[in-house]
Parts: sequence; structure tokens; C-alpha cells
Amino acid sequence: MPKDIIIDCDPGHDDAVALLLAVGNPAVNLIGVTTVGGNQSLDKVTYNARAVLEAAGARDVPVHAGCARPLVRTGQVAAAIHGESGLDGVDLPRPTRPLGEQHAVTWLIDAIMAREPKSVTLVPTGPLTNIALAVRLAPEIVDRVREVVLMGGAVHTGNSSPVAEFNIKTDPEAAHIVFNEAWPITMVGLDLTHQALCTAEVEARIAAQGTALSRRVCDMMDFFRQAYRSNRVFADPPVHDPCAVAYVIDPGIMTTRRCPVDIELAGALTTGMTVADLRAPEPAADACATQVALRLDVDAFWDMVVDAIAQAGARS
Ligand SMILES: [Ca+2]
Repeated sequence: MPKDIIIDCDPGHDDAVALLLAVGNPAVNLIGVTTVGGNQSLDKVTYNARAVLEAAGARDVPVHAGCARPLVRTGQVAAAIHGESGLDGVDLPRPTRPLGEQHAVTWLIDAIMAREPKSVTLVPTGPLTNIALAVRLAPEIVDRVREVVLMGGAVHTGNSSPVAEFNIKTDPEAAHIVFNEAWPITMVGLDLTHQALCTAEVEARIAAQGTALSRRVCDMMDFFRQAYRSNRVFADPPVHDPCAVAYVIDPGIMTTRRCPVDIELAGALTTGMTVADLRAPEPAADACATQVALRLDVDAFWDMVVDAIAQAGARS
């Protein structure tokens, strides 16, 4: 049985690849997509999510727009990395499926509560605003969700600041809420995603598929590579968000370490840091609900992503 997942995202070049991995891999069933202001404004990322699904031939997947800004702070978009549109460098088809009318937060709650307990996995790949509001509005979802597998945070590094990752730094109060609930959380952070580099070799494998979708993915990756070369010390772009989907598909694709994680809210230099306590030996699963992802099987990851783009490209 494929696992039911909901991707809560802010596309975003790497969010787009996360959507394609979910659409093209038979081990997961993408029951819906929710959007949140992050990499760009809510309107832009919501349009991008719908356009990516259109390009992937996934017109049956509902999209609901959520929160336009963080709970407390002023949002800051990542235009240097993702461009003015949030998904610069690629020409995508216009979405044909209308945007869902319901707010993402109430849709998330309804979708979780309407299904069997422990059947829905939440995969947030943007700021955690929607998830935090959902859990405050309907705390009963904590016990109903199978697990939360999120892209965000980092144990040993940062990108939005020296020690904080963009999704968490954008809405640290929301992250604080989400990380302090009792549901199982796997934090797929920068320690891992910086290993998921889209090299020229990987891109050549995608290009060789020769579909309209594969050409669009290559356009996206070309822009993303240039953005990372211009703004960061990367020769190839780290494709963060599909790593979280990959963990849901096959947890064996990465090495994880169970440890307490909390979110810094009041640091002079460290606000938005995911403070992971690695001092003690690894706790048992029943003693600690959070784990952090550390090592990626890079070859297996790209095999999975390349194959999903081929599957989605063949049907679109
Ligand atoms: Ca994202």
C-alpha cells in the first residue's frame, strides 16, 4: 500500500522536484498539496505548485493555499535563490485545475481526520506556519498523523544565517510549536540536503529522457545552479526538499540520529537555530520523538528522483 502524504510547500525549485518525486514514485500517494508564503509570496508559490502539478500530469491532486506570512515575524522571500517568480528559469503550462476554495489549514485538518489514524504523513518543505496553526486549531491531529518528515533546520550549519536554515528562520515560532508536539518528527536538514547536489552528470541523465517534463526540470536546475554559484559557495545546487519525500519512500536511504531538538526564539545571533542535543547516547524511540537526518545515500537518492521524473514525464 502506498503511503498517503501531504506536501506543505513554497515552490521553489527544490519544492518542485519534491512534488515530482511524490507524483512519479508509486510508494507514495500525494493526496494533496498545501502552500505557504516562504521562498516567494503566497500567490506566487501557490501558482507555481499548481503549474508544476500540471506539468507533471497530476491534475487530480488538490492544491489549497495557506498562510501568507509567518505567525509573528515579517516574512522574507528568497528571491536571490528562486527569482522573482519563485520558480524562475522555466516555462510551465498554465494550471487547468482551479485552486481549492478551502484554507489550507482547515483542509489539512479535515484531510487528516477523515482518514484512518496514523495513515497520513505530513511532508512540510516550507516555513511551518500552516502546520503550527493546524495543530493549535485541532490538537487531535497530533495523534492521527503517522509522522512528520520535514525539510528544514540543520544540526551543524545554516543558510539563512550561519546557524539557521531558511524555513525555520522564516517562522521560528511556528517551528517551535511543531517541534514541541508529541508526533514523530524526522528533521531532514541541511546536514543531509547539502549532499543532494544536482551535478551535471545527474542533469544529463534527466535530459536524456527527452520529455517535455525532463526539459523543464533541466531548465529549473540550470537556474538553481547559477543562483547557488552566485550566492553561495556551491558549484552545484543542493536540491533540499525531495530528500524529505525520499525518506518517506525509503527510510533506508539516509542515516538518522534520534535526539531532542528545540528551536531558538530569542538568540542575538542564533534565532531560528534548530538546537539538537547530541550530548547523550542515542535515546530510545519511546523516549524521544525527534530524529535528525545526517547521511544520504546519494546514488540511491538520484536514482529515485530520475526515475520519478521519467514516470511523471511519460504520463504528462
Ligand atoms: Ca521549500
